Amino acid sequence: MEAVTSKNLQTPHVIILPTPGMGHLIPLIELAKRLVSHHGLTITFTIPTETDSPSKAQKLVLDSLPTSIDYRFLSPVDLTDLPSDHKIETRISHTVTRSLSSLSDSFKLITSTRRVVAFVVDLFGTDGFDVAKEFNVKPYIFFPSTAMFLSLFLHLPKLDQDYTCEYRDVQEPIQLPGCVPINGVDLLDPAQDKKNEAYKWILHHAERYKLAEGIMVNSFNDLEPGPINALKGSESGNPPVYPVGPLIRTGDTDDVSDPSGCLKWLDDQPLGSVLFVSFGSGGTLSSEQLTELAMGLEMSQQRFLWVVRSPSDKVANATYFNPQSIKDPFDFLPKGFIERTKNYGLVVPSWAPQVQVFSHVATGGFLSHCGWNSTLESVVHGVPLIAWPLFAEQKMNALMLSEDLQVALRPKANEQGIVDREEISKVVRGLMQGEEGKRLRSKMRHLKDASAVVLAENGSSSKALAEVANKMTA
Ligand code: UPG
Repeated sequence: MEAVTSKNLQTPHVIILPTPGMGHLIPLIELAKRLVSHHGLTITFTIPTETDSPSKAQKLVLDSLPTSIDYRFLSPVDLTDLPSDHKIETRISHTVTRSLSSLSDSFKLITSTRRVVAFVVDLFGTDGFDVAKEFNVKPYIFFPSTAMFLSLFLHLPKLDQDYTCEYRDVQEPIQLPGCVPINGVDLLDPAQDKKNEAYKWILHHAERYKLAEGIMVNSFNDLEPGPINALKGSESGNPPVYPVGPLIRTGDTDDVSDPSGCLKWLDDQPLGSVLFVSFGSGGTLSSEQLTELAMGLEMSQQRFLWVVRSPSDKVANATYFNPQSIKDPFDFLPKGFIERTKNYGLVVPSWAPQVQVFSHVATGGFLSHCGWNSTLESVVHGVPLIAWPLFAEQKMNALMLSEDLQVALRPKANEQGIVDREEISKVVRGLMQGEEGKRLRSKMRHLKDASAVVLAENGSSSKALAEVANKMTA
């Protein structure tokens, strides 16, 4: 147990609970680093888990934490009783509720040696608030996605009352204050079936958002002026919203793990010539779609770096809880593909040092599932996208990127729901070679510049985070 020192008892300490998923852990770590380096706080991560040992991807990011940030895994939970067809939001939420007694033990331990001033959870962690309350610690939310998605969460209880049918059957687009209108079918995955337990969970969390002292959102004014202004306006009953983004990992660490040698490969490619293809930490394609993507990349004759995973014909997020493919993903590629494309393409299995890939001058485009961390990484490095949403809120993100911000091209699926090789080749060439690609690139450059300004000393996101830190320590 940690010693009770007067320094520990004076320094304000924050407990953070990341819910399962690299897309949640990574930005929360960036938030923690900033709270430590800019605002003098100390941090402990309490990590719910269902396994005895962390995944390879988790280990990579946790091993790079500065010593001022501590972490402990909560006792592993048993989820074997969940129905086999449950959705990820259900699994995530059960992992948290079944970790509460272990979280309470951790609070007891940490509060005995530390002055704990705040408890921060991400979008699915609101059940942890009950433990924080027991210990008299103020709860906050860090929302690791867009302000538009946050707006949907905050309006969900009302939308649920207004529309008794499924959202996909609503005739007119759903209009959230300050946001592009969204068709019901484009709302996040768990809102597509109100009878499914996953919908009940998101509604449950949405209703608890008002218990937070404040909500930090990983976005910034220039990226989402409409939704952010609406959220900061006089919305009745909502906690204050603080746009603190873009909080992303930086590529400046020396010990980069690059077992596939993709950074070295990039060194040999011309400036801005490579399309990076990756579906985040959890995205998977069907076998047929994987083949079409391979053939489309080959037809395009453009340079590419592709993080490939074994296909899943059941769900699009098969590796969400552990990004490592179990089978060799190369076995699923079309015969001879690697050989035929070896002069202009590199395929790496399961995981790549993504931020370093973006930081490399050879990277000029990004075919992405539109997970928000990946999107922000693309924005900060000024790289335009091909938007290929798979699950969660990614269709909403794709809509915003292609129609509102106009920094992404959106390939069209055929009647069977497959994006075929001709379409893939067309959009890839359009982004990497065409006039449209140039327009997108120039818009992205403006956003890149703006993203640096908001995080500078007097930038809007720095000020917003300072406001939260002051509130936490007051
Ligand atoms: N990453 C790597 N190497 C890889 C793949 C991913 O470093 O080979 C990193 C990537 O740089 C990013 C993170 O992993 O920082 C992935 O995050 P994200 O792009 O947001 O995707 P998901 O992991 O799919 O994120 C989940 C949801 C997504 C949501 C996000 C934040 O799927 O829809 O926007 O969480 O809530």
